Amino acid sequence: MVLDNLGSSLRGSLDKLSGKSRVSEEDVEEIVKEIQRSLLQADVDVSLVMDLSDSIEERALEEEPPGGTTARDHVLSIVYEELVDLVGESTELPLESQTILLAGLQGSGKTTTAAKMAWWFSKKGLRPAVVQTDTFRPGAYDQAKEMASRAEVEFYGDPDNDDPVDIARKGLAETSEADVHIVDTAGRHALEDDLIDEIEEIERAVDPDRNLLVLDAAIGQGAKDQAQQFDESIGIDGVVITKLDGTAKGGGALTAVNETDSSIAFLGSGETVQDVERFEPNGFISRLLGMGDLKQLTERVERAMEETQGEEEDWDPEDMLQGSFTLKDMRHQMNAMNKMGPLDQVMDMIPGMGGGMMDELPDDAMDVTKDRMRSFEVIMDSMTEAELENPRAIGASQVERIARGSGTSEERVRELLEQHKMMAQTLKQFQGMGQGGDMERMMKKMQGGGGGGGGMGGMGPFG
Ligand SMILES: Nc1nc2c(ncn2[C@@H]2O[C@H](COP(=O)(O)OP(=O)(O)OP(=O)(O)O)[C@@H](O)[C@H]2O)c(=O)[nH]1
Ligand SMILES: [Mg+2]
Repeated sequence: MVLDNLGSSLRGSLDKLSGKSRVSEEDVEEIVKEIQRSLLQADVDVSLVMDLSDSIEERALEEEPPGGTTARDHVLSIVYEELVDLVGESTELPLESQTILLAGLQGSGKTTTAAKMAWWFSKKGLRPAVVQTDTFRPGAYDQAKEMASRAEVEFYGDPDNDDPVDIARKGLAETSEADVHIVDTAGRHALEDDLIDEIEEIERAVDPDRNLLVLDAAIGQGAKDQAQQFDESIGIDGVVITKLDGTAKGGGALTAVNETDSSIAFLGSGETVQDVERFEPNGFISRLLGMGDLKQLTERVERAMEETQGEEEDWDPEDMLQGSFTLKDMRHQMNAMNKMGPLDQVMDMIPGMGGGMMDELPDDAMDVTKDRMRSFEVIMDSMTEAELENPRAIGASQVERIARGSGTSEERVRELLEQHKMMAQTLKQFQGMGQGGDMERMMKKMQGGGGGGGGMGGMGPFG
């Protein structure tokens, strides 16, 4: 992940500020060095790094911390703001009919991204179609078709046609009922004239609303030239950075974005169509700094909840929002958690849990979690309707009966009840936070919550 080490090293230096009400020049210097080191290691352009560290240094020393703010929070918020500024806004992407052209070098992830974006748009209620114009790489048609079917979206391609421009034109016509057209193009191993000519012709034929450049996070300083050339030929409106799940550093891509004055539209972090997220500067930086990304997390939770909805007829979200969190709600949440995707990705979004904490867990920790969830399911099946609705009223004799009925232990049943209580408390906290995503308040809340479980301590056993 980009700047992966920044979060932990920075937190280390920031922690030294704890308890101080003023920062000294040495403090700031140390923090700035830490930031420079991480950014340079991540392949971010030197001049960019210098600009950033200058402004952090200047602001940290000159600006008065607002009343009641500790030195640590003050510096943290400056670093946060400057980093958000560095990565820039997210590429504008209205949820409406549009044509998007994908460009990029060979293997950068265009075809995968086309399917991912189509999936993403379909989840937003639009009707996307992928048009595959790659006649260069053998197998491109099959790959794109397969990915589109996994994303459950329309697809057009023609393995017997070797004219990409003709395919593009026909593709748009054949899929005219779709709202969002995503046009995938061929890549070459380097920027060659024929690649540029081809993409220029396709762009004239499809007249896209946006051109997105797909960049592999592993690309280093070369990203800058690439971005500039594509920008000159077709104009780049935004960038998709792929393979952020790998060891790649992403700083080159970040630099390219900055150099061409474009912005980031999507981040790709895996090989399946769901491994995509819209770029959100605030969330992205919060995550980097180990502050968690509540907004992304909420989105995933909502999506998973929606998907789970149809499966449980007796579950009513209204009840949960009214403040009575029952075991049925908990079961629903557990199912939803299962659907949220790879737990380590989810964990990175939880405040206090990101920054490689998962790496420190023993490998079988996740299995224990799954086992535990399964046994919770079995236990709930042995409960009466009244018990599910009002778990607080479950007494010792009932615990005994439920344990026997489910073939588990009383201890397990109590664990489940304990878990339910924690989740109910967490939910209350969340309600207290409001829906607004007010970063400052959220940050305060997280810091108040201490380390370990952070603001979502109740989710502990799930991770
Ligand atoms: N781990 C990981 N792999 C990815 C990601 N995006 C793409 N890939 C993989 O990278 C390889 C190349 O991806 P493609 O989508 O085929 O790239 P492309 O730009 O279409 O390649 P060409 O059509 O040959 O130019 C494939 O094996 C993908 O599965 C990602 O976000 N994470
Ligand atoms: Mg491709």
